[in-house]
Amino acid sequence: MIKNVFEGTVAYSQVMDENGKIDEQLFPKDVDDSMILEMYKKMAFARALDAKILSLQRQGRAVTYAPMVGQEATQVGAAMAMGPKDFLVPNFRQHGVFLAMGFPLEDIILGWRGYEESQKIPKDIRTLPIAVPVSTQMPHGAGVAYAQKYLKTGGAVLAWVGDGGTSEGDFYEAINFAGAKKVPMVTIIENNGWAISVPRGEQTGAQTLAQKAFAAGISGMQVDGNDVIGVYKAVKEALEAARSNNVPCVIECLTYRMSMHTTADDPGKYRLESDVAPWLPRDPILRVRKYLESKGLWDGAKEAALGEEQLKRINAAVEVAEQFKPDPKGMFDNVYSFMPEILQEELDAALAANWWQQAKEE
Ligand SMILES: Cc1ncc(C[n+]2csc(CCOP(=O)(O)OP(=O)(O)O)c2C)c(N)n1
Ligand SMILES: [Mg+2]
Repeated sequence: MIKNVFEGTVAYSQVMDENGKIDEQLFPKDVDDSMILEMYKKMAFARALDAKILSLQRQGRAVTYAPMVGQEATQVGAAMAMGPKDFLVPNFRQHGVFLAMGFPLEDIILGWRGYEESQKIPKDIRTLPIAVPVSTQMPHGAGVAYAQKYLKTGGAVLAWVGDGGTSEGDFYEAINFAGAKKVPMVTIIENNGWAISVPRGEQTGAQTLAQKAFAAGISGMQVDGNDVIGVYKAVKEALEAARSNNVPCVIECLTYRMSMHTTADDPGKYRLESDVAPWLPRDPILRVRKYLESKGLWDGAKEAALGEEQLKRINAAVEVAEQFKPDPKGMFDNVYSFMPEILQEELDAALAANWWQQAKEE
């Protein structure tokens, strides 16, 4: 006897298409034109900041940078779906999420200038610090979600991972834990098509990344990651289910890394312009602009004024970040929860030699 014991399907959803046309049946009830305008401004701000930090790095005023241009809808849509008690567990490319959450602009810039002080997170911004080792944030996400459930905070976790990150053991361990313990963790897979030079197709034999959730006993879905309303809707519903019923889930957002992996990378070595070309008309900002223009809510003059105002804010934050002077003693803080003897000896030796006074003077 043979019978089918598991069936799984991955649904793909899109609310606003490339031309700014809305699927009325899917349109979320809590979204109106003023919110779409807000989404547009937040995405434009993320893009302006992205261009600025890239340019700072090219001038030697930032140490490195991981651009997020093209991925604004995934980041802003998901951030706007978060509730006040939800916690973000990011990797390293979520400055668009940080911005939309109200993370201080100068601290985002400070981070790309290489200062760990950028990760002293204000109490009202509910996020873990960035995690560069790929997927190591995922077990932390499952742990924070477990704590949310255990402490009955009423909040959920938005755990973030790249397409490449889903090939790591940490990803599977985290979603397995989420499924087994039924913790309120919504996992965003920001599928931007690349893990540095490795295209999505070479990372796994799985047809979708969302279906990886099934092995953990949780649901998985795909959404057009360049559709800010679609992402908002999917994440909002998933977070609500997580908060109210401890239902974890995985949402694969299909987007594209339009730029380089980081400023240390040259995508010209491994991908063709013809790979990128199909994604140009799918731009997440362009489609919202088309929608707003069709409704008479946006025009060239408004665009120019917005660009000017946002650049002013960014330039002011750059100025603040560039004036920052670190306290070298800070490197001894937060390494351990207590000060080990060996570190204390180094601190004493440095104090005796007065070397950070010298470092400060330099
Ligand atoms: C454990 C680990 N292995 C390798 C690296 C080097 N590395 C940094 S980012 C990256 C690719 C990540 O791809 P993805 O998860 O798709 O995220 P994306 O960079 O596309 O946002 C790699 C291999 C690392 N940081 N950590
Ligand atoms: Mg990727």
